[in-house]
Amino acid sequence: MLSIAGSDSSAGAGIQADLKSFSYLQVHGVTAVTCVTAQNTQQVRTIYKVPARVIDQQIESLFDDFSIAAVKTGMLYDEEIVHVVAQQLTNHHLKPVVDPVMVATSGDALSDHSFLVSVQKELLPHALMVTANIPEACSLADMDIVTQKDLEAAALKIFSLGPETVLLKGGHLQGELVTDFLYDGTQFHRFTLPRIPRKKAHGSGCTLSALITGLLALGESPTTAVQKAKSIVWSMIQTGYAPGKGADVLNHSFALQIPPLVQNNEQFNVWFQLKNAVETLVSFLPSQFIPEVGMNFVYAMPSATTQTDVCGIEGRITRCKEHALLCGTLDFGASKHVASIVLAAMSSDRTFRSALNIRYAQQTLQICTKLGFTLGSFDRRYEPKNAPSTMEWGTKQAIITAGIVPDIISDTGGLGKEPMIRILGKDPLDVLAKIKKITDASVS
Ligand code: PXL
Repeated sequence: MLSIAGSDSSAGAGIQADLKSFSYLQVHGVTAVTCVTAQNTQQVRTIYKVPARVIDQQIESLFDDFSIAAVKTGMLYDEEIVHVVAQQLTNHHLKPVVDPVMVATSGDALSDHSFLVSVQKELLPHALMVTANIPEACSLADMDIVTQKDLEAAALKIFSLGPETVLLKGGHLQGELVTDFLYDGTQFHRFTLPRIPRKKAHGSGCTLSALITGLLALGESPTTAVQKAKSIVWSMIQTGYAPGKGADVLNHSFALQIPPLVQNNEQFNVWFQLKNAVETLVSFLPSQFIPEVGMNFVYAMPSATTQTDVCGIEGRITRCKEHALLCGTLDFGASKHVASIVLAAMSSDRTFRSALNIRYAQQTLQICTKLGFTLGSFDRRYEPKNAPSTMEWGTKQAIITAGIVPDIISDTGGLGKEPMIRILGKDPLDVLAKIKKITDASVS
């Protein structure tokens, strides 16, 4: 992967963000620095242009040694730099992802008057994709953008300049949801995620285009690359931090929980609520509550009928010394056992949409009784041979014995089957409140 871009001394954006994004994807990144900026999280103080022949030499030396899978361009500042870069890329038959950087998040200019026309004429005709925010799209398309219709019109105008695909980012429009538009010459694809309130995330544009470039190089289609890159950037902004006195930067850690590719906002909310609850759970859960087989925690869509409608942990919560450790990611269809319990519970009462499993102990069941929880149980010995799934049958048995969907469903196991307690609730916070009461009562 090659990034041709400016250096951001505060390391939130520019070439530094690109390298962190390539590392995130576990692809090797190389760089050609076009400008050195002196900036911090509050302002861009100086821009120092790297001489054109030095930019040329950087690119040339990389092409002489590496087989470059994909290229992205960021801050190119002016016509002279655009020209050198366009020449090199045409000579080497490489089509770049172009991030037409013109202005920094802080409002400082990152290009001069000659940049716009040269990028339109020299770079966009050879681009694989151009990734523009609204101010950049206004300049490239030479029009005002106020509505989503304007954004679509701008995408068509920019497409006519020659790139294979146009991604316009709707973040500057109002609304709780942010929609980006990808135009591929035949249709518009829309990508919507909730706006992250109050975060002015420096480097999100660079990171998004670098991730798209990396994902394209890894063989994803433009639509999937954009969809995945957006999910990753969303999590990076959500867990961003303020390293200085000004803007937040993104968290490029590889250990992020990334939203799955969801169909609608409801699905996103199910994932998000579960993710927050899982993170809280592992922060306090003593390891003695974790079963040998590990733990799952699930949350179903209101209309859930199958396991793919239930979000759970692809992996488990396991023990690490005296702590709980989340191993894996959250996704729909990731859980079998605990998802079956919730689906069976929902067939009696649709409001019971969340559950988790904990280690079996008589003492825990006594505490549950003392806390006033309703208890149900089943005995695997009585499971009919033709039962479709033990969990479904067992849950239904427990509901019959309790008379309602109980807070707790236990069973004492069987040959090769660990005994288990499950905690059921309306949503992840409800389940979390119950397990917290149980763990608090166990230590006191
Ligand atoms: O986010 C755009 C950008 C790109 N490149 C460099 C930057 C910035 C924003 O500050 O500094 C070098």
